[in-house]
Amino acid sequence: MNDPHRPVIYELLHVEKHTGARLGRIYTRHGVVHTPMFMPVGTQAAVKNVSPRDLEDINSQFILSNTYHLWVRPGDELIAKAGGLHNFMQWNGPILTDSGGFQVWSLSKNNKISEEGVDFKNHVDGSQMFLSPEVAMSIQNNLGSDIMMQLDEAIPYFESYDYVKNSVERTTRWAKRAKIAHARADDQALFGIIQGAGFKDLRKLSADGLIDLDLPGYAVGGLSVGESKEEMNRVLDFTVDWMPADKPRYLMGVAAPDSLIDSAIRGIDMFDCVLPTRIARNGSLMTKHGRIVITNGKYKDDFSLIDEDTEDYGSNNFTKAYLHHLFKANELYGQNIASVHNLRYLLKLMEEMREAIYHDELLDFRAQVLEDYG
Ligand code: PRF
Repeated sequence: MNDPHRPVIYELLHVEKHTGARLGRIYTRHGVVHTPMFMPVGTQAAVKNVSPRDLEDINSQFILSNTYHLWVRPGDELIAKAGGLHNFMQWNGPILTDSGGFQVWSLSKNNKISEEGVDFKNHVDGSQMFLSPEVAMSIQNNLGSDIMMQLDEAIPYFESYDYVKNSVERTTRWAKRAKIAHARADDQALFGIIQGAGFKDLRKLSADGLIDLDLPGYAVGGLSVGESKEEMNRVLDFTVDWMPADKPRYLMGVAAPDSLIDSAIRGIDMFDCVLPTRIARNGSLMTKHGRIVITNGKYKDDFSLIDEDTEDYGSNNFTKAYLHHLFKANELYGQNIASVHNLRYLLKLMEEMREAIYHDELLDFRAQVLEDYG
């Protein structure tokens, strides 16, 4: 499926019989991907401790990178000069870039938000910067990502109704400005981000305003930010129903195995999160039987393979005792083994989930994963 004017096309293949889970494909300028899918995060044009060749080996279909970080360093113009982000980092699969909205709030200091955009001091050299919907688009146009996110305001979950309403309305106005500022609509897809915290009518207001803009895809933002899992599911239950069925649906910042399944059940197609690579750096491994911490003394002389169920190179070649030693001795190779392992664990979970959707057995699959993972 190729259309010179549509950079991203979603094809729905099957809806699971007992749930709302969707098996589908997304066609991009850098290849076709199968959904539901998980995207490893490469914040600064690298997935931490993982090479593009590793990513290919473990069947990663997509990666995510960050507007905010690449703008601060090395600068989007330098990346444009390198031929765009794909060329710069030598990843030839599709790339999604987040807009910077979320990172400005979590990383920078002295944020000041106005109708125009966000004023802040960056976290690298403290210099004053200004991010607006237009600036976020111009940076992402320079990066050349396949999917770009609109600048949104990522708010704490438990803000007042009035604050959230104002914020949602502004985020919708920002989406309009982003669409107007988009210079490469033929080869980069702009996604809108539905906000509204836990307020049903504000989520609806947000969804309606963004859907009016007829964007090529939509994300649900502002979840997995400290609210309970039940609360996230409650919001997804109504929000996903309003999202267009012929476009990809992306839940931002989620990677817990049970949440991936529960959100896919509600009709989500795309996920990302730093969790697998972040916890890997502390020696936490995601396995079929739950998380293990490889630095634990009990692994000192455990000569069983790291994980027989997850077929990445490290897990099937090295022993737990070896990886334990690498972490204890601060040998950096250990971080590669653990990071690749956790990513493969999640990518495999998604592969199995797609298989379960195809066979209309997703609820059985969910029960099995929850029982095993604990
Ligand atoms: N907005 C943006 N990026 C995000 C989020 C959001 O709400 C989240 C929330 N889980 C993660 N990443 N722009």
